[in-house]
Amino acid sequence: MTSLLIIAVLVLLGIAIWQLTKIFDLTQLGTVSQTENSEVANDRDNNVNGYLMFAFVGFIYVFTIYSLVEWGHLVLGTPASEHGPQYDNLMAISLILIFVVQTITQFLLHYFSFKYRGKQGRVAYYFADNDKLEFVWTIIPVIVLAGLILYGLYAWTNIMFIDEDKEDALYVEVYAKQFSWEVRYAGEDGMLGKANVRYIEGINTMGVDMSDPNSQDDIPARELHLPKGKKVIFKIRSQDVLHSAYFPHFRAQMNAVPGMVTQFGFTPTLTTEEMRQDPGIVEKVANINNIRSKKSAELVANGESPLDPYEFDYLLLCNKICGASHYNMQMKVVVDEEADFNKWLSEQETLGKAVKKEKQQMADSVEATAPIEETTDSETATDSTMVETDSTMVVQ
Ligand SMILES: [Cu+2]
Repeated sequence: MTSLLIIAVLVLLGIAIWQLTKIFDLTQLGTVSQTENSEVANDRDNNVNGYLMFAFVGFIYVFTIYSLVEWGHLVLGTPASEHGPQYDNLMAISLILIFVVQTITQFLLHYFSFKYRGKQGRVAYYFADNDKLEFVWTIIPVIVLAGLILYGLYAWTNIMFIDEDKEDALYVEVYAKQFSWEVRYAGEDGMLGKANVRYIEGINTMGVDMSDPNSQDDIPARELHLPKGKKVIFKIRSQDVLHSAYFPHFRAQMNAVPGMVTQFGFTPTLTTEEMRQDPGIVEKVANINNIRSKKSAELVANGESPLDPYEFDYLLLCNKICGASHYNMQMKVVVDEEADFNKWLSEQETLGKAVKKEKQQMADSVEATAPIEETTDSETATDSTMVETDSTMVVQ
């Protein structure tokens, strides 16, 4: 890495010196005769640059068409949330507008550069101003951009607005940490218990405040299950650094910021099973499995075990580069019919029970290994001071 940097610095230094000598040559203009000076463009140079301008706009067009054909199928496909189509619509309108405007303006820019390229004896036409023309090229972008921004704002408030009093929603906490996700369901009371990183202890890995009555029925999980057709409100927290909770298929993303709770709400509209039937997904899965089977044949030939076939699953990904294993920070998301979801949730253990169980187990093991003699007074004293300075306790 260091040697790479040194090489880069040396190359840049070389370029700088070369440019400086060119500037020095330019300052010598007039002291040598014009014909000898290669720094002044002649008609041949102007022609070359004029045609290169044309070639460049051709390159832009060809590359744009190639990108659309080659990578166009890599877009996200069918949205799986209620607000998804609206989001996709905004994206499509913006892209089409940009595409049309850039195609026309780039052509004009390069065509005029070519047409009016330098020529010996040609003098530039002096053109002061034209109010009408300036008005037209100002007002058209203003109207188009204002329309786009207003529509964007409308879509944004529609997607982001959550009326917590009216909504019959499912509350789920999404907890980010290097490099995994954890989730917690609000339980029967529909309220998430308070939490703070200082309460993290043993099985309570999300730092839930167990003295809060709302915490007892909260349900932690290692897999995110969601009911189809019901609004889910995510309360997002981070334990360490900035992460971002990204649900590409649901068109949702929100930063996970240490020290604060952010939120995002959406309603899933397609179960995992339904999404697996989607033609776009079927094609993608077939393509991945095709690659995998080729790779497996290679592995088997080398005496290794083959790869498992891939099956589509929704994912929660981290979309902020948060450290070395960021690329692998993901969680499986399962969307079920509401009845199946409720059944799954009822089978999960509440945090209250899990913590109680852990305490019981610890007490049992302490009893089993405890020495028969009673502890001396001095030992008890040190124990109590240790509890007082325990950094996992929160001072009220
Ligand atoms: Cu992350």
